[in-house]
Amino acid sequence: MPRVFVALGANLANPKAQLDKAVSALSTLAQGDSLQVSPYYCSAPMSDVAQPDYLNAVASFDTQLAPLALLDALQAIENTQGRVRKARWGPRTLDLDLLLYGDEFINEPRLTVPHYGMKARSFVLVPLAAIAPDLILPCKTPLSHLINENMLVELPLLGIDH
Ligand code: PH2
Ligand code: MG
Ligand code: MG
Repeated sequence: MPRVFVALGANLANPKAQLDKAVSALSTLAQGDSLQVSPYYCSAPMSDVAQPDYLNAVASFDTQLAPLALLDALQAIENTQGRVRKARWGPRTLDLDLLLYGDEFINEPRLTVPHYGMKARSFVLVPLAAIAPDLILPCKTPLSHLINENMLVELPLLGIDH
């Protein structure tokens, strides 16, 4: 059964409550008790649009869902939590991005895995490393090679216990 990694982000309507609710929804997709969740991190928005800071995290779990079925399930959770798709990179109540689906490369109209931006985003890499420090990406790059001191400084590591 593949292990999957999902990035969580929220910057509207009580972001901590949004992530807590999303984590509980993700637990229903996870096989057994396989769900792992990183601490929550506060991050400055990566955007040209002025908007509140984000709370970001990464979750990982084993699942029997096929990639597109998993994408549907993630989008259903986003929609349940009031996600309105307006501006690209605009503020949102909840964003769930499928980062990795096992070691697979997926290129479909609705789904690109690994997530195209993950290797450059500290708000993804740092939480990912918190739960999978020894992860090797499908492209064979060790995650640890992508993380640098700058990122750790740039991302105010307000790791919040949850
Ligand atoms: N998500 C975006 C755009 N910008 N910035 C931060 N800090 N965190 C995010 O999750 C994020 C973002 C698009 O999904
Ligand atoms: Mg996103
Ligand atoms: Mg998204």
